[in-house]
Amino acid sequence: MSLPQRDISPLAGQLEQTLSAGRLPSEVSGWGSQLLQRLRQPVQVAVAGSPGSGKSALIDMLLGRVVIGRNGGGLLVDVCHGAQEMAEVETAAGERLQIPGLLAQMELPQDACRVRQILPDPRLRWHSYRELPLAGPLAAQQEMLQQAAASADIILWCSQEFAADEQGLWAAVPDSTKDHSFLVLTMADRQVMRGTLPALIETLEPVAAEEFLGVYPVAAIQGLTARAAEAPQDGLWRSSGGKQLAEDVQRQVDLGRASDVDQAELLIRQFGSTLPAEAAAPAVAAPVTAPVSAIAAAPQAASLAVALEQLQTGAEAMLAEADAAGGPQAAPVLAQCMEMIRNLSQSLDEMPASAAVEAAREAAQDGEEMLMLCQLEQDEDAAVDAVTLLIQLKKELMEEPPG
Ligand SMILES: Nc1nc2c(ncn2[C@@H]2O[C@H](COP(=O)(O)OP(=O)(O)OP(=O)(O)O)[C@@H](O)[C@H]2O)c(=O)[nH]1
Ligand SMILES: [Mg+2]
Repeated sequence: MSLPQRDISPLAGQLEQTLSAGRLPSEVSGWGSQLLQRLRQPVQVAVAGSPGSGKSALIDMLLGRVVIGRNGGGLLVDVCHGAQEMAEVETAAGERLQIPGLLAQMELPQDACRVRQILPDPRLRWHSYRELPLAGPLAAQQEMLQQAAASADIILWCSQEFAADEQGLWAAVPDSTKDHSFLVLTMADRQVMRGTLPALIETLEPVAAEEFLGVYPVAAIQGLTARAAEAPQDGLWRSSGGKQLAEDVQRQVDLGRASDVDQAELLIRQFGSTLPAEAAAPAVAAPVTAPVSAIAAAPQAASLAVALEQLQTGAEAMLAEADAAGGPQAAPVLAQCMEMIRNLSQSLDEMPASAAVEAAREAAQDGEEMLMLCQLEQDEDAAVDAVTLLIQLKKELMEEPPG
């Protein structure tokens, strides 16, 4: 996906202008400010787990080089974008030191308690990493995890077996975070050697299906070796499990960004002046005209094109209505979203069977199920989620039109 490469600062600037000009009604200004904050900072990927669970090795693998190494064990480490390769170190005495180079190679003060490693790696503009060690009394670990869940967009939970005590800790994480998190079975090479990996995955898969996006066995040392080699070793990168994890994390980063961009565009279109040209072109203008007419060229698909158009225009109309009614009314917005998605399902049911139609039906059905969940909440957030979901669904179907 090309989205991460896209410069979204004009869009953020436009949203900021809309906010500071006081154009957003009070009911949505909180949403707008949060959105602006998210657009202005990289997606945060937290790598959490107990001491020695393989967090640093995993981050180094994802970065493709030894940045943390074995240094800074037990410390909270952020890896972020910046011009110079250096670390900012906080000590227990309250000092802040700047040390040039990489954490893996530097001597840390004995009372270091927090490190911010800065790297001129352009990928870190879009997502940063945080190593989050979970140790000490259970209550302290729970507290740290709650805080992490509040600030992180994605959590990679590192564990060799995700035993009952860890499952208990994870259970308290909000579902909204679980929906963007991965269970990483670290040091998978050792499990492979012992022949215990298949049974472990089989045991954990039902838990992971409920609690995470999935279970990912990863041999980080091998993964890093594959990436750091002079000639890239694709086979080893794949078999280490690193490739799959890296791609799926990237996908989550992209999806999160796409959803924020969609919401910002909706707000600006509704309440701001004009969209910045670059933002409007790829994400909004193009799909509405070109692919719809392409689908409509096939007569049996005409009703689908209409349904897809309705998803977009309906979503925008809902925001307008919400504004006129003096604030978003969750119940009517949700009911309308539900009706639109049912219309879409109906159009798909009327189309001749094909793999693409079947995939679209499944997507619509998933959407319907998620909307049911949104309805349980019946608040402003749920209404926003529902509208975002419709737009996302429309985009997905536009990218791979059925029929
Ligand atoms: N065989 C094998 N060893 C690994 C792997 N990942 C990490 N290790 C080793 O396990 C030990 C702990 O790994 P770290 O990455 O430092 O673990 P951590 O969770 O960052 O540890 P703390 O920061 O001290 O909590 C190190 O000796 C690593 O070399 C792996 O995939 N395979
Ligand atoms: Mg570590």
